[in-house]
Amino acid sequence: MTDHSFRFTHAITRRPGQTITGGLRAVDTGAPDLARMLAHHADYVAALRATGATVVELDPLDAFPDSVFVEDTALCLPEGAVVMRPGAPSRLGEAAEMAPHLRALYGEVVQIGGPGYIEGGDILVTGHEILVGRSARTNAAGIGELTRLVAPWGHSVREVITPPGVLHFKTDCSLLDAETVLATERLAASGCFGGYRVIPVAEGEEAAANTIRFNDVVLMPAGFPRTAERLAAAGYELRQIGNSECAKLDGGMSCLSLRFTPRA
Ligand code: CIR
Repeated sequence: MTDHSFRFTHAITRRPGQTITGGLRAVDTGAPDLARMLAHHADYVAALRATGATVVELDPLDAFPDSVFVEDTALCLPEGAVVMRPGAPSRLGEAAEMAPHLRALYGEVVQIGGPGYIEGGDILVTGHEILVGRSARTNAAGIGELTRLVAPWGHSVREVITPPGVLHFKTDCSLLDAETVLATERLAASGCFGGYRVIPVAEGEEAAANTIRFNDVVLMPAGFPRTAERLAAAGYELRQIGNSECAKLDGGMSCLSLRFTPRA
């Protein structure tokens, strides 16, 4: 028995390229260092592969500075993949770049056609539903179109709200297992996780909320010892990965991969 929300046979990643310094960011805290980001990225890919998964590593896409953050281009479900329509104009073309790679692996690939927009970072797939946070990148029309596209596959979508000033819904939360989430206090306080077990990140460690459960491990950003302690105490096996450079572009563990088990 596998659980589609955290057990996967495949992942897709894309190496960052020279233009990464032009990536979007809410606050400029300095240019990301490409060499250091590449080293962190290699550690991340190795951690995914160590679980036994096949990782398809795509080449840098210099026309799109943020294209290392592949999560925003698609939603991958067991039945098929949905190509997103990113709300950031500079990222719109990234989705079309991802589509052929998904078609090579999946029997069914559908697409958000618009006019709404939606990014993968706002989507949390849990054991029994898909939560989508409305944000500056994801609007009601995009969520509505996603809802219609995944209904024939038996998935239900629940619209929730990404806290104001937060980039994506999953900037502030992650799935740890089918019914457990890691979340910031500010997001948990919105009440969107009724029925789930919530493990709060430690105070002052809000940037630790974006992790991924991938097979038997939880990949989390390095540098958040009190949250790491909580997760270890709850029984999760942790891999801590450097994230200093992606963090300068508001990116984290989930943004760096698409995780899925394709159906032919
Ligand atoms: C952006 O602003 O779109 C990128 N600099 C960061 C995207 C992070 N992606 C994610 O959280 N899924």
